[in-house]
Amino acid sequence: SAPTPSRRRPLPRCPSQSGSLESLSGVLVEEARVLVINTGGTIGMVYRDNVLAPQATNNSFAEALKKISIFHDEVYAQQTKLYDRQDISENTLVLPLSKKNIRIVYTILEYSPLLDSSNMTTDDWAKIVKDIQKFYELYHGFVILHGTDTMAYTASALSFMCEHLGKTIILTGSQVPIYEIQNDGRDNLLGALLIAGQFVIPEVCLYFHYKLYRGNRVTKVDAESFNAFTSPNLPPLAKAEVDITINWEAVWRANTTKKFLVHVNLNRNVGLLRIFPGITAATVKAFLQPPMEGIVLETYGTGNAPDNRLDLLEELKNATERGVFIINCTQCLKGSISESYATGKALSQAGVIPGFDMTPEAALAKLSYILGKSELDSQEKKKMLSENLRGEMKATYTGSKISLGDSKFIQAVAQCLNISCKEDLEVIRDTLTPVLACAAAKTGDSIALEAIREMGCNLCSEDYDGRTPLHIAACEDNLTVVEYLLNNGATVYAKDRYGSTPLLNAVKFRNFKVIHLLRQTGAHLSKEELGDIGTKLSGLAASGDVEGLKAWILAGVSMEELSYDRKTPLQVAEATGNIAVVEFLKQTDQKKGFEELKP
Ligand code: ASN
Repeated sequence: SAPTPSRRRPLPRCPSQSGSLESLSGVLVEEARVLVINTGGTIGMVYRDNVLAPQATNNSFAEALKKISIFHDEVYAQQTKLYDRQDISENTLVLPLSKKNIRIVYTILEYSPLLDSSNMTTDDWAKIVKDIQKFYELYHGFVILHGTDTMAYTASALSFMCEHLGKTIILTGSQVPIYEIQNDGRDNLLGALLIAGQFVIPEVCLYFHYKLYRGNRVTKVDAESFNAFTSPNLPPLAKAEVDITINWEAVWRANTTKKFLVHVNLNRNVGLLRIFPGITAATVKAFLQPPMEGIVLETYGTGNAPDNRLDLLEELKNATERGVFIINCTQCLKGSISESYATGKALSQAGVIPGFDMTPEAALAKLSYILGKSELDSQEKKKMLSENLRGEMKATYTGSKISLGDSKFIQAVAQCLNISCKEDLEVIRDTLTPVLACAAAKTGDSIALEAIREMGCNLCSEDYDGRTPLHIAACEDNLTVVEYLLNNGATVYAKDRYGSTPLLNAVKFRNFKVIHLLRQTGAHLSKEELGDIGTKLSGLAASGDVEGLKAWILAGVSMEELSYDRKTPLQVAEATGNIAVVEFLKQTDQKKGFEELKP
């Protein structure tokens, strides 16, 4: 049976993915919440009968971390009364202050039993994504502790199972238990926490040996080295060296106005078949028998299989005609399927779908995910299999990449400044484009935004005040631009230097349609933004401001919030005789509020 979380106090329910606290020195400290899901793996294993196995005692991992100063600052916890806070559950720890002046407060949700990842199945993947969904709004990011043996499979599967993901999910683990004197677990866990707590990278990632990778691009290549994983066809998304540097150009850009959801129904009738010289048609035939519904065919080089073996090709063709999906992936560690040889062409004629530069792990997970979508017909499934859904492959034979050299604007600026080297051009681009994008968002110039995007620029990059184009468009009530940005890389979780999200901006300017679209995309207000919300609501109620209240309700705020003198907005409206507010609040069903008030 699927493991269940063991915890004494339930995890928090109120929205509190981040907040700010006045530290004792009077300096404002930002806190970010991270949920760590411990599924098992070597990182927390101990020796029993001379072999490594997961620990049997509950929560011992959290207890052990509490004693390591880089993983927990007990002084801060005591000073800020961390354990007394309503929304903090047991097994919550806090890191020392980060270089970016952020306190990462993390809660460990430990599964029971803890598993060696070799024992994991698709049920365990479903459990993880369901937990992420359950706690999605409460945390800034998620870290999943996992064994290394099947981590590449889990990372690939989770990347597909998490649809419309807007937050950072990072899998990590280690080759040596964290309790050993020389181990890689501490650095891996610390790096993953720092990235998950401080950046919005809307992907399922894998962090190992100072590098963050896209989860569906990695494969385990070393059973003994600390440098156990590689991502052969995509550079790392980030490196943790003196500083953490994010390669924003490689980061997958959010492209949706839909809310995060998880798909847990995976098809198990899938498999991996590696061809080898002399493989018999009988082996292939046996492997493709029902109930098999989809296989990843691991071929030679750029996707080649013998084209002089008609018996083999016949078996593959029979299977695809029966409706079995076959994806072609290379046995080589690096490179892509291409139709450069007759031996490769024969396979596509047999109905085999090119998997381009996908890893076999990613291809298997993608098959299992798509074939689990029973609402799709086979044409739709085939179409999805050929598309790049989560950055798992570069779906093209020719490979066209926008380069800096293509950007006329940047070139013109560079010429004026007499610059020609790539690094200098990149500096100019990274400095200018966030400001230009914000200016275009202000004037509602979608054409300029598209041109900026085509230069290869990230539309979620921040200006000098931490403001993103989405913040600006949310203030301007420009629904078209908001929608464009959400579909082209903007994140609803961006915070400016004052801690405000685009949603708070839209509430402030009472831009109802924008609020609605942002909420639909999964936006929610942080604890910091909701600071003295009860008092704010009472102020609106006292001044008869129905529109103001409506904006907060649309943004998901409860009308049960109490003011400093412990009154609800309704009580204040009644006491001050604001009939319109009283009627509005009585008529509005808070639970249905979002739908009812839809502009
Ligand atoms: N067997 C372990 C696992 O996958 C290997 C590890 O974590 N390094 O759980």
